[in-house]
Amino acid sequence: MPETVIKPSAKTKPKVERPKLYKVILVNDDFTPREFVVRVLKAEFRMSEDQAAKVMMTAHQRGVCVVAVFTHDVAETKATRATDAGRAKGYPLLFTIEPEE
Ligand code: TYC
Repeated sequence: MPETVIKPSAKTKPKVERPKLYKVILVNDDFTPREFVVRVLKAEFRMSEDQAAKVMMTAHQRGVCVVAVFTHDVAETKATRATDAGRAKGYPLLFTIEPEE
């Protein structure tokens, strides 16, 4: 008697999509004190003094600097909180988010 071959009824598509990632970008301005930018980077992005100073100086010299990469929710929350920390002191400090390629 021939062997019974069971054909899979449906193809199981492996669905392991990665969440889209977003860069948090620090934007330079002429008014926010350097030390304040460093303080916000340390507090909101858990950076060391050295890392924060480097990121701050890169934005200061080039206009912008990528701070870190997160899922959309986290990137948006951190960028908003960091921007609000500047606003609370009357500074125009700005963090934006941008999709990662
Ligand atoms: N340019 C500011 C100053 O000279 C410092 C600064 C750096 C502000 C980076 C914002 O994203 C920034 N006081």
